[in-house]
Amino acid sequence: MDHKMIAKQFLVTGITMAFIAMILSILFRIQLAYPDKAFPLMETLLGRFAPGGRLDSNFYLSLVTIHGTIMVFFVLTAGLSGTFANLLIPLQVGARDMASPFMNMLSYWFFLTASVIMLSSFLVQKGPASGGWTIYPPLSALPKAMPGSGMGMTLWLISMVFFIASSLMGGINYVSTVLNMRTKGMDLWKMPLTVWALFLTAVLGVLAFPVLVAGVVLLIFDRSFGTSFYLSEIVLNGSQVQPYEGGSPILFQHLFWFLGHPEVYIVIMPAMGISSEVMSVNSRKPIFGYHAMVYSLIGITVLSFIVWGHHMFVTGMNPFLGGVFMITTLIIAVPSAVKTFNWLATLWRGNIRFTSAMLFAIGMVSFFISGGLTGIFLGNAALDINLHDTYFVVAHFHLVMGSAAIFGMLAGVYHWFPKMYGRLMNEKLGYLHFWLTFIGAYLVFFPMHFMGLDGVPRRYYAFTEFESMKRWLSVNTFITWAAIMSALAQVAFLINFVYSIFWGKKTTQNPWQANTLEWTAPVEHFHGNWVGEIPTVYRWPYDYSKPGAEDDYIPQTVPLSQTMSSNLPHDFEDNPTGLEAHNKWTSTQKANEEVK
Ligand code: HEM
Ligand SMILES: [Cu+2]
Repeated sequence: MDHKMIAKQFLVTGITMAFIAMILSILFRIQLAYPDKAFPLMETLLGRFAPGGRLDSNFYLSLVTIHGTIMVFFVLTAGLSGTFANLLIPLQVGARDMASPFMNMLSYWFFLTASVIMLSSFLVQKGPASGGWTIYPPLSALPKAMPGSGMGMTLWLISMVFFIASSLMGGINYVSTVLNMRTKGMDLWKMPLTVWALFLTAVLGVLAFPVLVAGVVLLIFDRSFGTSFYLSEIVLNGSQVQPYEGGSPILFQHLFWFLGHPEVYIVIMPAMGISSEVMSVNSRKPIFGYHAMVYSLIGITVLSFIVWGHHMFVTGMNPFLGGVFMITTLIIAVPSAVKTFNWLATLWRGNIRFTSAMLFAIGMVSFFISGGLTGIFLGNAALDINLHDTYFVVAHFHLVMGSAAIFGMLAGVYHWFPKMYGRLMNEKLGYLHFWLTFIGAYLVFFPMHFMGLDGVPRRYYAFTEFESMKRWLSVNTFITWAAIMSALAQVAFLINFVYSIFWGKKTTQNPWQANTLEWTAPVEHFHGNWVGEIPTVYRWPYDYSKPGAEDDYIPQTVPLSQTMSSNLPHDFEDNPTGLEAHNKWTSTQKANEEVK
């Protein structure tokens, strides 16, 4: 039940799910690259899903669906937040465990159950759900709509109910731990940005996920009990199917995206927090604009609830409403730009150590910029009408969500691996992993922008069926090979990860010379984190390279008075002891000068 153990469970499960989802994507990429070729091996491996060595077209859609679902929810939501919120929140705020360790443990077991149910849908007769990760009706609401609308979809829905229960239990725990269990001196403005990010992510999740549960429950009613929340005037073989009357698939889209858009920030905010921390530690500089970083996270949290309509510009919404969503969407670019600017300013003239973690953190910023810029195009309703459901959107979200968030997660794994396993990962393999993945991701996703601009739609089985799209075949083949290269690079990571757990170099207590509390806890793990009293916090977490200080880092536990020569005015706000010490110090200083 110890939070550090639960963090590792989330991490290992998340990595396993990521590899499964990656293999699925390689399968459907092979189909896109070689639409007319038969691979007998495929039939051997997949049986009825690849008759004659070619992927079945319905199964192709299932692969796309399950790939997206696993990556978004199981890897980047549970794997990312579950790992780092569990590991870091108690350790960085100075608590012995989560507010409710028991509920925390349940949250992991619900996640594992959800994962097993989702994967078990590969075993049912007609294959897994195939309505896309957004499961729009009618494909999700009419069990007979297509093979993947049947049992596979039922399992998808059950799995998501477990998943959401898990997220809520986790989220409530993270919120209450941050609010109630901080150690002495750890006021909100002394929390590391990782804790801020994980905290606000949890708030987002707790407010948004219940809406998806509601949507899913109504969907189950439509499927099983003949209600028609989402269905209307369904015609089969020329005659209308009763009793579906008066519902609207658009209602589902509203409910889905009311979660769905915050969800993309649930995915990216932990990666932002991790990168901020890693970049400050490894450029040996205070994070630039700490307060602005926090306020922009809060801004994103609030704004992300009022932009969901930008996923629905083409549903025929009133142009006035489209305009409203367009404006709120583009306003989100402001806090995003603030963060980007602050990261770059943190790097600026830093004394940079290029650890693997640092490379991944910088990579995260790179992907966030290149993927975020296309968001500005998509956010314009008039442009989005052309780009919607094309490969342009696929390129956008894979850069900003797929790549940036994964890179943030990997930065966290390399950086906190010593904290989790008491050993260091191999840096050389880390570099190899970084460069191959970084280059690979751009090779895969950059060309997709041009396909999208040319109108190539997403989720199609074989583009060669269309005369105008045939010319993209060579690009598709190129992308597939780039994807295979990136996938192989992940094997380097896996080897490094498993090897280092058992045989990696033993770590010292604070291998990166960082200031935050987790590095004051002993390397050996035990329940309760610290022997004796929990350390008291005196300063913010980013006192790196302070002019006048002896070392280039001053841990949060160092009392202010010991390093008075380098205390910032910021350190005294609302801190009477600090202020007192400061006054004493200035008067001695004055006395000294007078003696001189
Ligand atoms: C400046 C910030 C951003 C803007 C203005 C923006 C805008 C948009 C718009 C308008 C769409 C809908 C396109 C369409 O379906 O036609 C979209 C799709 C998407 N965006 Fe963003 N975005 C931004 C940042 C992000 C971030 C930070 C993430 C993830 C971490 C993200 C993930 C996604 C995803 C997953 C989709 C596709 C959903 C789907 O249809 O499957 N976006 N974005
Ligand atoms: Cu959105």
